[in-house]
Amino acid sequence: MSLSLSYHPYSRAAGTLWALEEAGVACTLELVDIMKGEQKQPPLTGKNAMGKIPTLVDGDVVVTEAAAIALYLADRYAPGRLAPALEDPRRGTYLRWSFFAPSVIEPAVMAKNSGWEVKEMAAGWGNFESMIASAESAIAAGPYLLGEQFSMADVVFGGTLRFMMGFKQIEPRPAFTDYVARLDARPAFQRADARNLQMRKQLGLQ
Ligand SMILES: N[C@@H](CCC(=O)N[C@@H](CS)C(=O)NCC(=O)O)C(=O)O
Repeated sequence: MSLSLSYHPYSRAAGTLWALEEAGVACTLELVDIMKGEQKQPPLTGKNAMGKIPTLVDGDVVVTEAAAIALYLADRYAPGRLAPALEDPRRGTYLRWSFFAPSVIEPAVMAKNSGWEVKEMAAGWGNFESMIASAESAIAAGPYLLGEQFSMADVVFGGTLRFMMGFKQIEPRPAFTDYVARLDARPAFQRADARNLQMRKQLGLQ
């Protein structure tokens, strides 16, 4: 079965590369030059009408949404290792924080930056301060979201925290920086990081 990932090193697909490295799955990278607008044209729009990356193709299956791709890879290629089994009670925590990243952290940051006036009761992301407090509570016990076991939820949630701190969208509280430092030390992260860096250099973006 061959996998391909529509990718650009300055995109969420860079994080998907980390997910692939953790899962230990070989995948062809198909460069989509988002600076030139290639994401809004075929062949990508034939796979993802949103015209966005990352987009993963695994045989006949197309998966979009960075978090969904990561969870898919864990279930399909590293069950029990990167994803708790269906009957494992830790699966609730695993899913909880995996969904929290794109559905609460990302929009809460966007809402704050853009000055959106929304009814907090109706906004799924609540407010920025409660998002930060919840995120901190998730890793308070540590070292990972599931305690001693690293999982794909750390790639999704930790990757979002890393990105947001990198762009100074979230303050670098010690709990966040210590957690992200643990993730950065992982060999799979370092392999992905080196590949992303190499791709940036190749594209003259570094
Ligand atoms: N909800 C999507 C968002 C994907 C997304 O916005 N990707 C950006 C790059 S990080 C993109 O493709 N932007 C190009 C565009 O929208 O034209 C996900 O979580 O994967």
